[in-house]
Amino acid sequence: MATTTKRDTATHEEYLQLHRWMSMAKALDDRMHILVKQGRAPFVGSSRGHEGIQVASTAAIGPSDWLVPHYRGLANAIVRGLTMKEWMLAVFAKAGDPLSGGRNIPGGCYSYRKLKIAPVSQVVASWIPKASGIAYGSKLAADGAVTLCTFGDGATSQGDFHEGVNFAAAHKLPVVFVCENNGYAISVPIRLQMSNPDVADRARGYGIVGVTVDGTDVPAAYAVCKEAVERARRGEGPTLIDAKIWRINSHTSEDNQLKYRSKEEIEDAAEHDPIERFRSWLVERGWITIDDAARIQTECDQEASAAADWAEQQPDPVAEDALTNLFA
Ligand SMILES: Cc1ncc(C[n+]2csc(CCOP(=O)(O)OP(=O)(O)O)c2C)c(N)n1
Repeated sequence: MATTTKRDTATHEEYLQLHRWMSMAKALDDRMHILVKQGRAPFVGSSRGHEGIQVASTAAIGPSDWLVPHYRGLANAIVRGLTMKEWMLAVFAKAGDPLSGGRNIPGGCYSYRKLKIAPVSQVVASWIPKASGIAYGSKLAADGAVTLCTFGDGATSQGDFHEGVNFAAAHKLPVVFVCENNGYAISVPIRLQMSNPDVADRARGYGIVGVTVDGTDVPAAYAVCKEAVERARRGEGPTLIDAKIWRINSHTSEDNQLKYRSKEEIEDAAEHDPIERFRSWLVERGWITIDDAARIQTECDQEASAAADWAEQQPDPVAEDALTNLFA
């Protein structure tokens, strides 16, 4: 297990692109909270606090690679090319929703063939063996693709995590496992889930590389993910990355974190906002000004609001389609 603080893997332009993607994700997240409060959208599973590791990991793979994200992976999907309008079609469960045709809750499924995002179920961790299966397929086909698989710390307490990682390790599969470790599985804190909170330590048991990284530190997270993708591409097998992050909001809009987290802890989580941290880093380097960052966020907020207004007016699915593509 190694801890890393490596930086400067990307160019100035690439870092600015990562910043824009994070601003887009925040804009959509904030807009969804408003829509839920207004009774216009049903639900939000917030990705606030996760954006740094999500853009870092997804930017590290290429267009022919696969993404197998967890339900909180909005910024992952944005990096792959999901547009704000497409996301809002999913939020309003419209007929044109490219992710599930209006059949799933927002974030319940990011399945998108065009963007090479694999369909996953909301059964926590069930997508980890699937990611290994996709990577096994890539190995057999020798197509050079790497699979990026993301999940939370709670998912690592499931048997599927062990089966998926063990299989990938045994077969030296081209897959990168990223644990977005926010320290909670809904209301269950990590100390009640595992006696060693460093998920990357388990890599040793599988005979693979494990790395712990501060997932709110975008340049460091990007460097680690890039290295892991290159390792997979060279045929050297999987990497297990433990990205430490803070969950800023409640688990979902159905949850109230004040019931199990102190006010002080929630305030502390908000202080670990990866977007703010990355902005400060870009400002220190002179690559962006505080005004630029504010302008970009305002542009993204306006685009998210317009996308929501547009999507709400789009046609609903027709009743006759309700069972199409459903197996049971
Ligand atoms: C097998 C299974 N058990 C329980 C649930 C209910 N559930 C949905 S999300 C979640 C928490 C998962 O936590 P974690 O993996 O840490 O991800 P996070 O939501 O914190 O990002 C649980 C228990 C589920 N969907 N599937």
